[in-house]
Amino acid sequence: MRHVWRWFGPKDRVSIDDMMQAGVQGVVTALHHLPSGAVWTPEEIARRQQQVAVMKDGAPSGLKWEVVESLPVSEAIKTQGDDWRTHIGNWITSMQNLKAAGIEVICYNFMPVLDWTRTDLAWRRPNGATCMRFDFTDFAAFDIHILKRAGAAEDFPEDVRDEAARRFAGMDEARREQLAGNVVFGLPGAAENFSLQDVRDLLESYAPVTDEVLRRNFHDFLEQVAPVAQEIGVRLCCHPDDPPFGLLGLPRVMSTEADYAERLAAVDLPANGITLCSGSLGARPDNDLPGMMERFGARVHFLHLRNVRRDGDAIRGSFFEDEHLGGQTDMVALVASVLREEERRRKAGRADAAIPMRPDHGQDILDDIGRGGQPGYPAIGRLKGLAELRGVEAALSHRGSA
Ligand code: DNO
Repeated sequence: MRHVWRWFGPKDRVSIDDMMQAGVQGVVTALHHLPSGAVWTPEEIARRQQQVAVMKDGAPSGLKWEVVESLPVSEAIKTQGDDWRTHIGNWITSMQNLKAAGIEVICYNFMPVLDWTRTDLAWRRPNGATCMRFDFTDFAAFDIHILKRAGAAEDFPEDVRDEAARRFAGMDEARREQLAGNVVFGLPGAAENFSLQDVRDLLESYAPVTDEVLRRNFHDFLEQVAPVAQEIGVRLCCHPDDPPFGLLGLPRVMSTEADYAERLAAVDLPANGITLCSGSLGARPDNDLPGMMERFGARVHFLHLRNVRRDGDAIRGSFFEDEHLGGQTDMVALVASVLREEERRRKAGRADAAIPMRPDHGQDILDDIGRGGQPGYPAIGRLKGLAELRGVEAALSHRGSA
């Protein structure tokens, strides 16, 4: 695996120096300051590359921008609203500009309205660490009582609805605001920061977009971008829905193994690949991560390794972000499956035999607490995750091992 790490640019409190000391080999970043739909110009790309290349004292870092996460797919593309054709044209131009700058792996997602969603950004663990959590009942309280979405109540089982009403009644104003903020005001990496009213307006624009329409729009997008990617040597990788089940009555088309299979078959080119995110997919009990790696391996262009622990076995339910080796995904089996794929690639002479992997998210531990880093992206928590994953990799690939 190629050990890469996400960086949010100069405002990120976790620096390039921190990354180097953590043992990172390459950088994952994006031009977060540009609005979705806009062209990423050669100048803007070069500026970010220069920022990645230096340490605080100006010494060369030796690190390069290796993976883009994410090149945002605008709402216009997803709904085929005004400007969608221009936005796809811009997306292709950005992809060409990235390739010209030497960047070949581009992650994106096709989640309507909200990028990833959590209800708690600093949920306390018994040892004093904090982590992110998605609480289904709190989410219901938000949807029904804060956003007040029409039809929201019918979207939840009765027991969840009742408990959500009780919880909402017991929340003070500060917690209500915090919950709304956590859900809609944009987690790191999200293309936009929304207000509650923006969300209501966007939900309205999705009224005619069923799962089937979103799938069709997704395929229209792939049919235009993937052949160009193939021709110029760029590997596209779609990130799964996070969480991988329906929210806010919106369509969801990248949550399961069947979804992945359909999207890959829609444009059957190596460039049309996937991001295998064990954390997002692992929030559903019916996603078999090591098996998915085995079956889709050849088209996995990017790995996000992290672990979650679910409260129960419902498809739509609560979970928290556990330690990298601590959640319910069998991480050792998953890494073993990755190493088998890399070996197949090496034998086939593929240039992309080492798959970029980022230790995704991490718990806030030690000096992370109070550092004010990006939620989910602490320095020490991720360093620990990376170190554990490297340990698993080293043990599994040791020549003397079983
Ligand atoms: C959630 C996060 C997201 C993700 C983007 C990819 O799991 O990692 O920011 O990176 O949705 O497009």
